[in-house]
Amino acid sequence: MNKREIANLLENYFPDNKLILLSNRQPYVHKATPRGFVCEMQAGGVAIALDPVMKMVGGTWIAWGSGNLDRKFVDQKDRVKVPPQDPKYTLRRVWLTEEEVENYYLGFSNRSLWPWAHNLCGEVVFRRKFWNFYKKVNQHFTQVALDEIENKKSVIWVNDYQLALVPQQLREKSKGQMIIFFWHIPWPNYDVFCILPNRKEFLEGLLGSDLLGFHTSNFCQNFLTCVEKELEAEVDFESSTVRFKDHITKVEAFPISIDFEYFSSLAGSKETRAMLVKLRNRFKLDNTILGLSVDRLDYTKGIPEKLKALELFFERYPRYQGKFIFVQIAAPSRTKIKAYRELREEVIKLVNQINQKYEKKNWQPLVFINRLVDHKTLSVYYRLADLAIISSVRDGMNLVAKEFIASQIDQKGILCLSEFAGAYEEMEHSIPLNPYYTEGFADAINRAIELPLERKKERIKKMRNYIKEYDIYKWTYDIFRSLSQMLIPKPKKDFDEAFIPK
Ligand code: GDG
Repeated sequence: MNKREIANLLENYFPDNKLILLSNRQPYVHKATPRGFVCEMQAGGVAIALDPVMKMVGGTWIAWGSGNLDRKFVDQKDRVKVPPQDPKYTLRRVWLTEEEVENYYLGFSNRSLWPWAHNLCGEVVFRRKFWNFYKKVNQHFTQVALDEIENKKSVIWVNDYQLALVPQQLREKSKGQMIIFFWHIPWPNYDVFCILPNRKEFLEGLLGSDLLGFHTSNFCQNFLTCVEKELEAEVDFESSTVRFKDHITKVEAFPISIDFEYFSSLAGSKETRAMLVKLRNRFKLDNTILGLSVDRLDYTKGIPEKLKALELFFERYPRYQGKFIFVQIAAPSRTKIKAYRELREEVIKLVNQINQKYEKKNWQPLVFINRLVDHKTLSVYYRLADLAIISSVRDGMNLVAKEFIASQIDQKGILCLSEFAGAYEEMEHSIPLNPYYTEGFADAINRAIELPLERKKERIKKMRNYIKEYDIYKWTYDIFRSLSQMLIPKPKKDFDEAFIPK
């Protein structure tokens, strides 16, 4: 996607508008480490996906200042220019108290909404205190956004499930702003939706936006059905719009993507090539196949399910014992939540168990890297892997699938992808897997490995071409284009004509 086209679109339709982006997670964190202070990006799809967008468009990104040195690097208005080495936009940090983090973030966001949206009802915890803090912190973000707007016309782009009430709060306090909301995780079906105690208020919060984006049309349909059944709103499935209290929200699918050129050229860089040799030697890859997974250590990513499938794979296909190594990179995530600590223990136990069972002289089947790995190293693994496994039990999109494909410049690898990841809708040339069905999963790994090289090349080439076209810039363009279409004057009375079709 040509970045100039996005700039033109913005200049034509939103010439005097300031772009304000909100998310819970910030793109850059300042923190103290034993090596001194660092400013780093964390593992997490939203920040990683939106940073290139903000670098291109400019504006202000409002997010929680979660790093232990974040306060030291901001000005009096809590702002800092980022990225630090080549500033392109402003990061405005929002401060949260310990009690707010406990209840809004670890509580309602990550113990209520996260498992709820991923259909994992057994993990869900609802507490009134979580909800009250959620509302309070959303209000706090809204206030900071209003402060940034300074009564100017703005496009406000709110991100993800932690900030669902912000669109409505903003609309009540400031008229005439264009509000986009992007929901980055799955939206559950109506039966699961109904377990959310404050579900009406929650929906009303989101319906404050003008444009509401999800990754897939399935999530859009789920959302529209929930609104239709829950609120006294006019829902038009054909135009995918909702009229609620005289405000119209367009609901649309925009499958998120990655910066293809960045990942592709990083994989081909001199530095990557030098590191490739080292890793090749370390894993003795001349006669060994390398399997790879990169995940936040999260129970939605299906890591134990994958390990069990790998155990069965070695049992069913013993010819791969001594010939296949699997590397699991698992960046620590939400470690203050018990379910995440328990998951880590379960994963370590399984890895040890499988390694003990199959280990031979000079060969260990599984390598578990439980830390945040820098992007350059990640790129080397992506390029080197013969097989990437994405085994999410449920996932909004899954960017790792796309990063792996973009980094496969030698076009020799293959992607095994869960049918329950949003990415599955687009990656039709991957090998599908069902993480709940261990035998089928083990067979899918075998099928992927045994696919002739020519067939692998054909598949990966098609997927590379697709992601090259539908990259993160095309995603951004599509969102702004959809928003711009709403600016075309529309007849007030006739709801059916309210939106100009694409
Ligand atoms: C949500 C949705 C949706 C991982 N480990 C390391 C590392 N990562 C990076 C990956 C990738 C990102 O983190 C993870 O992306 P996912 O898409 O798997 O996402 P979630 O964090 O669950 O994000 C998801 C996404 O939002 C975007 O809408 O796709 O469905 O759940 O970029 O590369 N990065 C580094 N070291 C690591 O060890 N540097």
